[in-house]
Amino acid sequence: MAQADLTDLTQPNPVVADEHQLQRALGPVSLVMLGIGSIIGAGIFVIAGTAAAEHAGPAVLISFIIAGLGCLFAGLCYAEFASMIPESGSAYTYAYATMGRFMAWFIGWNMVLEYLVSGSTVAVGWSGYFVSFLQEFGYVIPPAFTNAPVAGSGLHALHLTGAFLNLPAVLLIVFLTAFLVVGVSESARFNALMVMIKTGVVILVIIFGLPYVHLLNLHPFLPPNQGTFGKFGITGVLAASGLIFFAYIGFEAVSVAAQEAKNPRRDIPIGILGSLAICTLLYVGMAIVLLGVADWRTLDVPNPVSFALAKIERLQWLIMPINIGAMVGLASVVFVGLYGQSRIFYAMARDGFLPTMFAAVHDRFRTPHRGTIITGFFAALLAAVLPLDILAELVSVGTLLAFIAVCVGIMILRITTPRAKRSFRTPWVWFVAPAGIVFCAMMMLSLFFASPDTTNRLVIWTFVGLIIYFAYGIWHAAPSKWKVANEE
Ligand code: ALA
Repeated sequence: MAQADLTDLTQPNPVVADEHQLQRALGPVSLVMLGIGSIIGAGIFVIAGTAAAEHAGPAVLISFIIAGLGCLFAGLCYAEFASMIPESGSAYTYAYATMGRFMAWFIGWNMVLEYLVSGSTVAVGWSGYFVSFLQEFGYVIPPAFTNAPVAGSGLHALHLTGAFLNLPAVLLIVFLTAFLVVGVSESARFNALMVMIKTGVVILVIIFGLPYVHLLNLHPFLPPNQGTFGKFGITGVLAASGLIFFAYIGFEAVSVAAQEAKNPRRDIPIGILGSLAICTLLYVGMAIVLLGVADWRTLDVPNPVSFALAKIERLQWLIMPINIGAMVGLASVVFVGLYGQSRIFYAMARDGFLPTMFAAVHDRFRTPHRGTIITGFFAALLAAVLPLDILAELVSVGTLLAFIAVCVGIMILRITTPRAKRSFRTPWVWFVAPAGIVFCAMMMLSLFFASPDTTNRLVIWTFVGLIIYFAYGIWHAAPSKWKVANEE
């Protein structure tokens, strides 16, 4: 029987050969928790309301299903990759193994949007909840310290706001970065606590909200289109699916943890598909309650869930737990975003795309401490000063690109190495992978159509990435060391 291992794990890492390796501390439950920690956040607690009120009406339920299906197809491909290449880096590492150096950089660079920038974005959302939470108790932080100094919905509309920085968002990132530096086991325990709180709140909302659902609120289920793309009707459902996609982002963060999983080939697929399945069920339940207890036209508010349930006299006691659950939920998304980004930088530095300090592992904590601190620094900087609405849509577009790359990559591997050992095989791969590409491309296009500025921003982001690649990466990157053996 030939050696079944697909990746050359026996070779010392050229960059960190004399460093400690990351600690294998995560089992299947921790990995499912990591996925849920990363998934449930601003998407369901904030964006779902806007998507219903502005784009789809009650038919946002269909948008949830479209986005969920796209994620399921991509998730199945992620799971097969993770079972073959149990290494840090997720889609970046998979792209390097299958599509070469340039595509690896391109995908890795887009994943900065998926993790670091989304961490900053959600931290700013968290800050909003935190500030209003404190206000309920009579504590007011001056607005100059809770807002970004710059604002504006497009490059042409940038202006100064008079504020200094968003201090709560910065403090949250500093606090979470410190946790991540100290150790992955501690971080996993902390994450599990956050996940239990926010999942508990979601379950409470579903159980206590369902009896108050009025089917009349779901009429008309598909409000007619108002003449522009994305304003209700079928195109509204599509545009809403592009927005709702944000709510599902995060299950793939499980694959980032492959090098810290005890049994990655078995447990990473469990973590990806398990967290996706649990969150999809919770989302559908939560969306039915949200749309069923309030008029969808009123839901375009920063806190749609507590706003909707506040209308029910007998559920007033639930408002405070919902707000706490939302804050905890958003914090855990930021947490996994920072975690994922530091591991992707680790993998990219290991391959020579970035300076070696990103791959250095701390002697005692066994975490990539320098990369984690640098990640935290940039995330805090973005959250402190930038008008994040400019970058927020890029988070989804960058992630969709990574998903498409993974769906393409898995088909390439099926052709180039059909007999390689796969401890998880994507079922009906020749249907699932193309369907993943179609669904993700459809959501990307709907984002571009609904907000043309997104295209320009993606071009600028790609341009900056190319400059870094040609100034550094191309001169330093080693060939991919993932040799996928074509043997069972
Ligand atoms: N899925 C994450 C959220 O909803 C990014 O906040």
